[in-house]
Amino acid sequence: MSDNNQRCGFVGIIGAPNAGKSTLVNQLVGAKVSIVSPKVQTTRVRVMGIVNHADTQMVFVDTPGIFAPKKRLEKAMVAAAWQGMQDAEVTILLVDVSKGKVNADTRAIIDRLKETGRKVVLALNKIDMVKKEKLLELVASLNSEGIFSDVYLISALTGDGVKHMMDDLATRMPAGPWMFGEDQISDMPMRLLAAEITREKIFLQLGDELPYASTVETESWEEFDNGSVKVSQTVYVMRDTQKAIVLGKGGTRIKKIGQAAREELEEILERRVHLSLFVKVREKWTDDPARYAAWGLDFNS
Ligand SMILES: Nc1nc2c(ncn2[C@@H]2O[C@H](COP(=O)(O)OP(=O)(O)OP(=O)(O)O)[C@@H](O)[C@H]2O)c(=O)[nH]1
Ligand SMILES: [Mg+2]
Repeated sequence: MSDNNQRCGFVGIIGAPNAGKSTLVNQLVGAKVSIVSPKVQTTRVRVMGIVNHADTQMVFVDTPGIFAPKKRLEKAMVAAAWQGMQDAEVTILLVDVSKGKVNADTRAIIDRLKETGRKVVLALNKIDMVKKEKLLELVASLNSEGIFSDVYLISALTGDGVKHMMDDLATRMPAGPWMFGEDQISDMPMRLLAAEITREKIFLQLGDELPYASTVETESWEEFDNGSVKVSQTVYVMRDTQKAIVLGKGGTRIKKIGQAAREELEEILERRVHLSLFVKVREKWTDDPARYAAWGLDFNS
């Protein structure tokens, strides 16, 4: 069915690591499409969250946090984040204001945006954690940067201010046919989302460098007549000592990770899931082009 009133466009969401970008995309979509953790650098690839708002389809592009990258994987992540801005009608710079000030990563993003001469939408996030006066001070100082077309005060976590921002953004989308089906909420294939969910549990359950030394891939996906699905995944780590930690004493840790991931997958898929996790040591997975190709990251960023 064609509808001449249709509008459709991309909204890129950029910001420092941990600003709350993925939380915001999930809040906008009203479902979990991108993984979230209290640790920095959780998101590694661009994830699209799709929202249909009356005649307007908005595609929100969650991106990895932007910081000064050193390693190859970090460079590819940051490149993917800036790319998320290139094709978007509107870009939102999301800033965590919970500490009452702008951090160095955000400062560097603002300076880079100034060089591009591009106007962006500023969204101050985590306002549930900061006093009004402090907030107004921050708005005034950021406004003086001269690169923001609009300012919104939001809490991605509670949803405060998010609907209002979305209503405004919808009016800025260009006329054009919808790009995604009416029921589609994300561009991420199920196998990849399933791997991301396991990776989130690793971020939530393991400390220190482990989340950064690991990656997860879905190896097989088998659907059965009784409606259940069997998913096998590999967790790659870089060293034997890391493998031992991920497994835990008598395999207790990997069991807990698998259980949390399975429960969430069952909720999303609305059916029974059998999830098997295997841990493999691959010292140089961050230098293996195949790992990057699986996620659509540019190996040579
Ligand atoms: N209090 C509060 N916490 C928030 C809010 N938005 C996000 N958070 C928390 O901030 C942390 C980081 O959230 P993410 O959504 O993973 O942040 P991100 O910007 O996607 O992070 P990266 O993917 O690592 O760049 C999580 O613990 C969230 O629960 C908010 O509005 N208020
Ligand atoms: Mg994220």
